[in-house]
Amino acid sequence: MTLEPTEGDRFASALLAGDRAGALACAREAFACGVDHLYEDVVQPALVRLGDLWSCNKITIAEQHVATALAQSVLSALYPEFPWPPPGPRALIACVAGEHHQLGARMVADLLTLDGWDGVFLGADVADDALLDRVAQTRPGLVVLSLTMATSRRALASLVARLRRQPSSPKILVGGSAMLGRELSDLPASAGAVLSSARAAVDWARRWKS
Ligand code: B12
Repeated sequence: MTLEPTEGDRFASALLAGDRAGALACAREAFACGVDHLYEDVVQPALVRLGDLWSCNKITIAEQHVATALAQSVLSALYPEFPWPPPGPRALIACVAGEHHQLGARMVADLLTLDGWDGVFLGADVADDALLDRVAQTRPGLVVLSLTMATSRRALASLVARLRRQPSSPKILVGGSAMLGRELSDLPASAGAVLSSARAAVDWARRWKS
């Protein structure tokens, strides 16, 4: 018995072949079922597949770079078609210092924005002081931190503690693959949460959106 390739498999194959038109067609087809479907059921598994191929030496790091860049370019091409609502309360989304994996954080930023937040994505490798300055200046209701590398967890507790001391008391949400199965034991549910998926981020944040 042969299994049909999933949408994620097809997207990954198009990325690896450098087939921009094929990748865009695949992404557009998935987008018809929602941006969350495109992101979490197609792009995310496709990139995990690329990582698996790299870690067992089936593709080079250069091929992985090219495929990731193509994925980002395809998503950007669809941006004008996303149903962006008017911006609501502000949310800051950042990858913590040293963290260069930014695609997942950008997905969280986009899905929050599509759910009515004014999502401001600060990008990869945001230094703690830069993030805290931005929080002090713009007083977001929500601060989202994304971590992929296990090493990114090292300085997390001190950053969360500093964020908690901000006079604007933003809600704090921490997630990304480095946080799978983890908890911040000192993070009370009333102040924030640790979650793994972008969809879960949107659901959790909804209660603070007023
Ligand atoms: C692309 C990629 C890169 C690119 C990133 C480019 C970019 N612009 O983002 C580059 C080339 C920079 C890179 C570099 C490295 N990488 Co890399 N990379 C990947 C790869 C293939 C895909 C990552 C990705 O985009 N995934 C897709 C996104 C959508 O998924 P995601 O990030 O998990 O996000 C989802 C959820 O986690 C969630 N989410 C994300 N953030 C948040 C936040 C909150 C609050 C919530 C609720 C949810 C949430 O929502 C997203 C949607 O579902 C992974 C493979 C993998 N298994 O993920 C390896 C991987 C992450 N990389 C790895 C490694 C080892 C490295 C390097 C050390 C390699 C090296 N020697 O250079 C460096 C480290 C760089 C650094 N300091 O950060 C390892 C990490 C091992 C570990 N767990 O510690 C992986 C797993 C590869 C592997 N199989 O070993 N990488």
